[in-house]
Amino acid sequence: MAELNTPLTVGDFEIKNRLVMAPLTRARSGESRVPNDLMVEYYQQRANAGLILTEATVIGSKTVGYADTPGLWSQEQAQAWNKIIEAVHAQGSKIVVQLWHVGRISHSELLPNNMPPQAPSAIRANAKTFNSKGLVDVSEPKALEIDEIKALIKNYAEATLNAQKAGFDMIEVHAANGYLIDQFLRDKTNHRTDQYGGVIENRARFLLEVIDEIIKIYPANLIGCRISPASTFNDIEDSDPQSLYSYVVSELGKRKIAYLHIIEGQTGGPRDANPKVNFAELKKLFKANGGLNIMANNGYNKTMAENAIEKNEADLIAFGVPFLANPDLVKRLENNYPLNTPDQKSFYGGTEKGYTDYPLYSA
Ligand code: 8OZ
Repeated sequence: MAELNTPLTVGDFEIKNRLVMAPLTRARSGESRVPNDLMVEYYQQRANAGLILTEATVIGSKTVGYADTPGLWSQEQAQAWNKIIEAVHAQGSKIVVQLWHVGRISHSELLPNNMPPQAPSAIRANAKTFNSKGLVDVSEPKALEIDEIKALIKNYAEATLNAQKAGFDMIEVHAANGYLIDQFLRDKTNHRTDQYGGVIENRARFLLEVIDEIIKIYPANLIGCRISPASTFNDIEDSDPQSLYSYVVSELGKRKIAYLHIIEGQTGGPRDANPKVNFAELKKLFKANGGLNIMANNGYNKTMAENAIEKNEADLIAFGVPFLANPDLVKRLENNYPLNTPDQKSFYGGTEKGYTDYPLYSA
C-alpha cells in the first residue's frame, strides 16, 4: 500500500494519496440540476480518496442527455457545488469537476424546446438514455454549424469560470465514452467535410480548441482530460484508434496538462476490449511530449494499482464502482478488509438508498 499512500504534487498543492474517485453518474440532482445536501454527504463520505472527480457535469441546458444529472452553467449551481467542495476540502481531499456535453446521446424531451441533440454529424446512435419515462432510445441529432461549435467552446469557458467561482481545484474535460468530444474524434460519428472533420488533425480540433480556451482560465497543470480509446460504449468506434489517439495524447502532452485520464479497455467492461489499442504507447507519448501525470482507470484492484504505480505505468489510479459501494475504500484497501457489494439498481437516480447508506467497515 506504500505505493498508493505516497502524496503527489499537482500545481501548487498536494494530493494525499494516489487513489482517485472516478467520475460516477448518479443522477440525484433532480430537475433543477442543482447539487443538493444529499450529494454533499455522498462526496464528503468519499473524501478519503486523494482526489475526487465529480460525476459528469453538464455545461449548458443544450448539452444535457440524462434526467437528474447536475450542471454548472448557473450561479445557483456554482454556489451549490461550493458546499460540496468545502466538505471535501475539510477532509483534506481535492476535487475536480468533469465538464460534459453529451452530444447525440440525448433525447429531445430533455432539451430546450424539444430541440434535437447536437452532434458533429446527423447520425443517430444505437444507444439509450434515461429521461423522465425511464430508459429510452436516443433522438436523431442535428449536425452543428461552425458558429454553434464556436459557441460551445465559449460554453466550456463559461462553465470553467463558474468552476473557478465555485472553488474547484481542477478541471477535467470529458472526451470519453461516446459523448460530444469523442463523437468529433472518431470517424464512425464524425462525417464532416469542414475543418472539424476528415483527417485526424481536424477531428481533434474541437477537443484541442476547448482545452486551449480553458487554459486561459485554469493553468494547464490543473487541467485533466479523460479519453477511452478502446471503448465502444454509446455506439462509437474508430477505424484507426492508435493513430488517432497518438495524435490526441501528443497534443495534450504539448500543452503540459496535469493528467491524462485513460480508460483501459471497454468502459465498465473488459480491459482487453480492443487489441488494436496499445495503452502503454499512448501513456509514453503523453509524457514524452510534456504531459505531467497518467491517471489509469478500469477494473483495478489493490495489487494491480500498486504494480502500476511501482512500474511507473500510472501516477494515479481511479476507482469507480469500488468507491461507489465503499465510502471508506482507502482504509479497506490498506487493511485488506472485504468490500461491500454494489447495488446496480440504485446506481442511477433515486434517494439515499444505495447512495449514502453503504456501511463503513466494522469487524
Ligand atoms: C453511465 C450512465 C450515464 C452516463 C460516462 C457520464 O460513461 C457517463 C455515464 C455513465 O462517462
